[in-house]
Parts: sequence; C-alpha cells; structure tokens
Amino acid sequence: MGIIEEVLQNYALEGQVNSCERYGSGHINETYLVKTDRKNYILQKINNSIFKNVPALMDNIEAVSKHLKNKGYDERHNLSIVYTKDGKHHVHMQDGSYWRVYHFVTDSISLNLCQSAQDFYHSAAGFGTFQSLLYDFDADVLTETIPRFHDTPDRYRQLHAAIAADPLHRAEEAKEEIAFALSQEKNAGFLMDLLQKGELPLRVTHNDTKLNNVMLDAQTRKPICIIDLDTVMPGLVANDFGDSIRFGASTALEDEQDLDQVELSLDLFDIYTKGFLEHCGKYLTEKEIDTLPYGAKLMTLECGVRFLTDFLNGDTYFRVSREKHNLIRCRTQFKLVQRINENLNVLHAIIQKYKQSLQ
Ligand code: ADP
Ligand code: GN1
Ligand code: MG
Repeated sequence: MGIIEEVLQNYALEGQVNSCERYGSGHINETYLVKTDRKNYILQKINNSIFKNVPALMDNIEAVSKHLKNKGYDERHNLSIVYTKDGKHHVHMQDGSYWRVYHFVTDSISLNLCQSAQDFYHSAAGFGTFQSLLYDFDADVLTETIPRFHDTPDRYRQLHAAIAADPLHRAEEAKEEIAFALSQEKNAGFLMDLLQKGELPLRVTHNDTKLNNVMLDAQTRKPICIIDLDTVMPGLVANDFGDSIRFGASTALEDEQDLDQVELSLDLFDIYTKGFLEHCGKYLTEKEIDTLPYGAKLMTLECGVRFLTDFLNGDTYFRVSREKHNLIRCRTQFKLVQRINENLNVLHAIIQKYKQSLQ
C-alpha cells in the first residue's frame, strides 16, 4: 500500500476514493485533490522541514477556524479541518511525514494572476474581511510557526550568510541581484523599527496573503474563503496588505522570465487599497494606514531577498520546477521594488484618497 492510501485509512471520508492527484501551485506543502464518488477533499503533506512544530501549527489553524465558525462561517467560507477517525487534526506517519485533510471549498477558483481588476478587488475584500474577523482573536493562543517570518533585517542576515558561504558557487551568476539587494538594505527595518517603538500595533495577521490563497466563487468571482493558514501569527497589517500587492498588483506571474512584462499596475494597487480599507480600514490606526505603501515595498523586497537566498543556498526552501527558478522569481520581485520606489508618492496619494473616504 502506498503512503497516501495508508494516510487516508485514518479518515472516514464520505464515499469511495476514486482518485488522488497533485493539485495547486503552492511553493511549500504537497497538495493533493482527493475525489470520492460523493465529494472532494484537499489532502496535504505538511512541509515539516519548514514548520518545525506541526502539532502546534495545527492547533493554530484549529483555533482560527473555530473562531470563524463561531462567527457563523460554514465549511465553504472557513478553511475547515477534516478530523481523523479518532478525532485528531493531523496524521503523523511512521516515516516521519505529517498529513492533514481539509474540506474542499466547492465551486471555487484560485488565481496566480488577476484576470480583471474586479478579481483583485474581491481578493482585497476577502483578506480585509479576514483581518477584521481576527480583530478580537486572542494572539496569546497562537504559536509562532516560523519565528521572525517577516523580520526583513533578519532576512538580510540570512542573505549575507548565503553570500558568504556560496555553497554552489552561484553568487557570481547572481551578482547584479546581490548588488541590488544590498543597495536596498538600509531601510529594510523601517516597519520593524516602528513596531519596536510602539508606533505600529502587533495584530493577528495572515502573513501569506497572495492571490492564490483566497478562494473566489467560480461564478460570481466574489471571495469565499481564505486558505493557507499556516502562518497566521502576530504580525503587521502593512505586511498583509503589502504581500497582496507584491503578488497581485504585478502585471505578470511571479516567475515571468521576460522582465518587460513585469510592471506594477497602479490601477490594481488602487483597487486593492479600496477593497482592503473598505473591509478593515475602520479597525486600523492612522499610522497603520499611512504606512501601507511601505508594506508593499518591504514585502516585495523581502520576498526577492528570500528567493535570492534560496537560489544561493541551492533551492532548499521554495519548490522549484525549472533551472534558476528562484533567481527568476527574485528578478521579478526586484523589478517591482524599483517600480514601487519610483511611484512611492503616487502610492501614498492613493492610500490617502481612500483613508479620507473612511471618515
Ligand atoms: P501552500 O502552503 O503550498 O501554498 P496551500 O494551502 O496554499 O499550500 O494550497 C495550495 C493550493 O491548493 C491553493 O492555492 C489552492 O488552489 C488549493 N487549495 C488548498 N486548500 C484548498 C481547499 N480547502 N479547497 C480548495 N482548494 C484548496
Ligand atoms: C510561499 O505557501 P505559499 O506558496 O502560499 C511562502 C510565502 C512567500 C510565497 C512566495 C510559508 O507561499 O512566504 O511569500 O511562497 N510561504 C512560506 O510566492 O514561506
Ligand atoms: Mg498557498
């Protein structure tokens, strides 16, 4: 019997399993679509070299999901765990692997590129609503699943270590990207410094708000459910806002090789700001709103630095499917950082426009 069959024996799924195929385009976990003759499920092998404490991670997800359930969100509108026959939220196999099953969000799509501005508006409404629903969630019950996840200066420390070690002699090939990264290092701690000074509040945030982590209704394209709750932890709202911009306000895929295709769409930035602030703006402080553009800048920079570090280290973190994949991803991020830098005043003006309409 294969490992997947063995894992599934722990579950009382409805119907007979007909198929189980690799699914989705996440970079971290191994995702499968399980089809029975009655319904679909999502099965995931959790990446436990990245998530060191899987039981605690699953406790986090269970707590967030219960919080949303208590607010009236059902299985289609709230990522819901399917429990094992003996009531566990995950399975730990003899070979050391960890697995979980989720209810499938029916009649939904997840996108890697917006097909229209409305798609991005709806994703902003989804993440903004999620933020507002976590407003009264007790952060103390959460374990930090990846320490210093969005500590950008710490990401730079990891980059410096990778450059110094250069285990695969890739630094020469990436010298332009390294030079760009270092040219941007000075202000990398801007948001972390404001947090430390008490000028920005620590909230419970999603921390991985890319477009393909919100399921949209296949017909209406409205947001249904926020998924990928592995990194729900204390964090900054600017980072959630910024990570969405990084991925979704680009005119090209995250791994587009032709950099001429990669631009920051100011229209998409505008519509995301509108959707996000309409749905959670009233919970945010003035300073939080004012600093949202820095979230876009720093999340994009940080992600580029992470891709570059992983390229230098030999692609041990993000799943890759072609040669130089992480270097290609790094290049799109750095192109977007340049565009964000050039347009920072415009981005601030857009934020102020929607901030005013909140009053
Ligand atoms: P990763 O951490 O690797 O990004 P995700 O949890 O985001 O993994 O899942 C990868 C993809 O699988 C998602 O982008 C989405 O397309 C799909 N997916 C995940 N969970 C569900 C679900 N409950 N219902 C429907 N699709 C899902
Ligand atoms: C990963 O899991 P996924 O593919 O949604 C990563 C994010 C990065 C993103 C870049 C736990 O997100 O932090 O921003 O790739 N998740 C983790 O696309 O590291
Ligand atoms: Mg994901």
